[in-house]
Amino acid sequence: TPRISMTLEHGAHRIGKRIDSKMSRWRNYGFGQFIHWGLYAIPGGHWNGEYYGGAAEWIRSWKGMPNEDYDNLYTEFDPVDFDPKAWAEQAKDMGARYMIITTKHHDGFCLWPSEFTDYDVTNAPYGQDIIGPLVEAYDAEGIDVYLYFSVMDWNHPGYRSKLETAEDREAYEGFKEFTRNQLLELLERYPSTKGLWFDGTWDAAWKEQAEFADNLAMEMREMIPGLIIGSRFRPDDYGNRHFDSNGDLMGDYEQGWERKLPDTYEDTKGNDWDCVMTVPENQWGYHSDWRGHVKTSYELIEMLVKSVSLDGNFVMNFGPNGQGEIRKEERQLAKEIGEWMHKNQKAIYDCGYIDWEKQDWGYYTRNRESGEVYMIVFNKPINGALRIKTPAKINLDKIFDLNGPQKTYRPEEIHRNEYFIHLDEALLETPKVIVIQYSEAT
Ligand code: FHN
Repeated sequence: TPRISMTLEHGAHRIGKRIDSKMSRWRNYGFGQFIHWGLYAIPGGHWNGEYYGGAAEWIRSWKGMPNEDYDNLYTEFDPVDFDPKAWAEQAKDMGARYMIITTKHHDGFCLWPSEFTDYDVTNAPYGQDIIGPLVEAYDAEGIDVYLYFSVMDWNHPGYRSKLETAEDREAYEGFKEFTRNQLLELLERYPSTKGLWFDGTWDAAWKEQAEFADNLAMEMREMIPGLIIGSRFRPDDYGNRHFDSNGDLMGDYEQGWERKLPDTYEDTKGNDWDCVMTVPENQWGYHSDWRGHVKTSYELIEMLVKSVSLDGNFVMNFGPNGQGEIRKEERQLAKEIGEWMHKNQKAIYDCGYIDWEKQDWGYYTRNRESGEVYMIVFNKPINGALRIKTPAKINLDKIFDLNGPQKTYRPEEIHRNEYFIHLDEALLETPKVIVIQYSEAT
């Protein structure tokens, strides 16, 4: 049936996925690292001896901390232990293929020397650019860098969440110009940037800026051809975000999966997408006292595998402390995930969705080039048999363990296009990868 769609000047400019090589590279990352770092790392979720239970990077919005105290934190920002090379090496060992760094979070403090505000690293005791050395260190490890940028800016005098008066509108024009200047400045300073990860774009004031945001996106893409921008940046003519008024995705991939994952391929609408995930329940910036559930490496690996099995990337967050150190819990997780990735990355990198019926033992992924299929097994059934159900006319040519002694499995046909393979191990100690080579019968 033909689509009935309304004419939008600033809606989606493309239907379906981007198919150029830069976007294929993005699609094939599988695994990324997010870093939330800024002034909020200094109080680390406490002020005047009191505990703040919200997300540490939001502490400024808490009545327990006067704004003025927060706004003066920059006079203490001196992360003497910051070692970009060590961060990049750790990310590499963990298996991350891209990294997203908060250049500016909602508080407005800039981790790069910005010509357009005094509220930046150069006016803090640290006095030096943070972003440049990070980009250099990650580039050197072959990890692509993306810049997180919050449009919402609690420090800029022209920032408004809504535009109610003529005065608001005038002030906001100044804020828009400032936003544009900062973004162009970032791309000019760090030309190896592969994309921008926008945030803080939910305000009513920003939702009125369809034309401005659209033009700015075009301008940025002219500066860095192929620049990747997700669905959180621009609203459409009617203020809709992510998906325009016709339901089409705006931007290069869907950015709606924050601390949650799709369950089925249908949930993803067949789009590219990323999932950004915290280690504790809801902490992005450094909080010295994590309470509640803290994810284990196997939970995070399962989320990574599930993301890739549904054609998405999984991005795990880190929140370094005020001295510039990555906390030991995160270092330990990075190590454990890295050990698994080291052996099993074949089932993650360059892999995506295959339309074989999902089974309870875990997830399938498929290498987009070779077509090889991977079973990533998290749950061993009591009878030890893993069910494989294929579409019609698929021959299972060879099934074998990715690791360990070259064990091959002979599929036992239990129905048409339905098989069991039998596991020997009593218990699975780590998520196990089994390779399936198949061909299509003619
Ligand atoms: O408010 C922020 C939050 O602090 C964090 O940066 C996350 C990361 O996706 N984004 C916002 C909430 O959507």
